[in-house]
Amino acid sequence: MPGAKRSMLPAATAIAALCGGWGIVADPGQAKPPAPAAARTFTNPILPGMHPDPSICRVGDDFYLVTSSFEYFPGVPIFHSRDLVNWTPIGHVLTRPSQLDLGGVYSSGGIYAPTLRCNAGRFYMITTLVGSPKRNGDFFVTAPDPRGPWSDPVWLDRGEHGGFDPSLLFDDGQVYYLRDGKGPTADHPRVFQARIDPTTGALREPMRVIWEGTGGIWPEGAHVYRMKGRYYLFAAEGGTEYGHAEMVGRSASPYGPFEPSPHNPALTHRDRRDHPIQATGHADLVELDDGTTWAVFLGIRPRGGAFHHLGRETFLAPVRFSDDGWPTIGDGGRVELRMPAPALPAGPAPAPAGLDDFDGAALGPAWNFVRTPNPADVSLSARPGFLRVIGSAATLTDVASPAAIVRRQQHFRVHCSTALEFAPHEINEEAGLTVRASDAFHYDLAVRRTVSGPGREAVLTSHVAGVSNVVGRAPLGDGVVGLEVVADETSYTFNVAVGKAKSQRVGALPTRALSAEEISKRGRHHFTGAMIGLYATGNGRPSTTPAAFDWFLYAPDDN
Ligand code: 6LW
Repeated sequence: MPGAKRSMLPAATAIAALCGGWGIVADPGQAKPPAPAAARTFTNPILPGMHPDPSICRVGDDFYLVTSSFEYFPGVPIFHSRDLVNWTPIGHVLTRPSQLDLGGVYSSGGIYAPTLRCNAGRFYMITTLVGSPKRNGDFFVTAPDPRGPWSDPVWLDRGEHGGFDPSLLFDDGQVYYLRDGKGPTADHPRVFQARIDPTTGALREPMRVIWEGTGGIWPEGAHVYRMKGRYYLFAAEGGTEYGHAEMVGRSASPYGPFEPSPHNPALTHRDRRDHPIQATGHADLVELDDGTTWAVFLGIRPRGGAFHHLGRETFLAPVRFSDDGWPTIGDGGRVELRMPAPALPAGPAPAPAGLDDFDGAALGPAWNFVRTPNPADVSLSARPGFLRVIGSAATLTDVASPAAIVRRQQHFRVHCSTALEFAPHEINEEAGLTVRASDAFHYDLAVRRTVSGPGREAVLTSHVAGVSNVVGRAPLGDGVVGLEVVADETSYTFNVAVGKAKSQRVGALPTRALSAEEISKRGRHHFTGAMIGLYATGNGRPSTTPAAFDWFLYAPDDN
């Protein structure tokens, strides 16, 4: 009776049980012998798919990296690397509802721009919660081991300036907290800073302005470092779209004044509009023992024109200092899809994406819920070997926690498929495959009862800007249903098959309608990328029929 037991567990315990796999660690013993350093190159992005606002820290030979996670749960994916190029997911930082309540958070709200730091054997992750009807603002969590568990949040005073994009600098026994706060206009915040107590988060002095940018909109994502005998401030500017850039200032004091670099922007592709990488900015730095410095930062790869649907991704490039100590990223601010690798022994490559047969006790680290989940909706133990999903009243279009699991689309060309056992009794019940950009923008391939009788059909529905259109239907006989989405650079093709029958094409839909450019122009700024996953819903009423997914295959055709 594991299913009955699960539904009686307190919500937090049941979610923690289901999310156990987010703590998994890949076998680090499989490293291939390194190629000669001079010959080695790496491919950008180092973390494809939606991984914006990267932040990095180093402890000895180990690097750790976190990215934003928005309305998805668990929050703040964390990765480990030995070579800065190959990154293995080691879990998430925010895995418990007590750390992250995403109830009521709008799409592209939620967790923004985390900063990861390590000091005296303790890891700190500081971030902002945005768009919650309950509590918003900056908080940090700590852990002795980045694989967790992490502490409950320590909230910081929002003060009169509010703010977002927090960072920490540990220097000379002091902890400096910096963040964006109110500036002269809404799109011109300024960077404020104060020393804090690293246990309670209490400010030790009033926040004061340390950076107003160099004139562009949205100075943000600032970090201060002590390097080469000076304090360097790095901050994004120009907005996170095609005008994005990274600016640098330096000072003799962590409070500034920071003299802007004569080489600014230290990173931008705003004058390279034909380049495959766009919107570079929001960098964080790490220094190696060999004296080199590297930056991780976000960028996008548009397709079919100026449209990107995979989200903002994490890139890597070297930082070069001029003779008079001014840094630039890449080749004078320019970066490429293939670049010379850091002179580090090649680390193990992460396990390639592939088949998830749902045989484990917990979901793997690629999977996410849309907002903090209801634990009764999704179970791996109710029917061992299957992911059992019981549709709740919530749909994928509601600002709610639908019964769904989704993973990042990380490749332009990818086949995703699943085998579904689902015999809906009621006309409101559906289960299937979704490609989700947001509540208002998603494509769903659903199995439902036919309106006219007891049979089943597959229905492909496009939800764009909140408007739903059925774009294809296919009748289904009895048996296990295979559902498939085949993505290429500009379209998603949806297919269905029953048992051993030949698959039928139900329809195709454009990637462009799920791009940040298209979504942002119709409302709030869209910060996330396409997610592909499995769901069930009772469309306004709880379902009584469970959907059982036997496996999910993510099979990329490209990098
Ligand atoms: C983040 C801001 C940004 O807070 O996008 O690229 C916001 N920059 O710095 C959300 O990712």
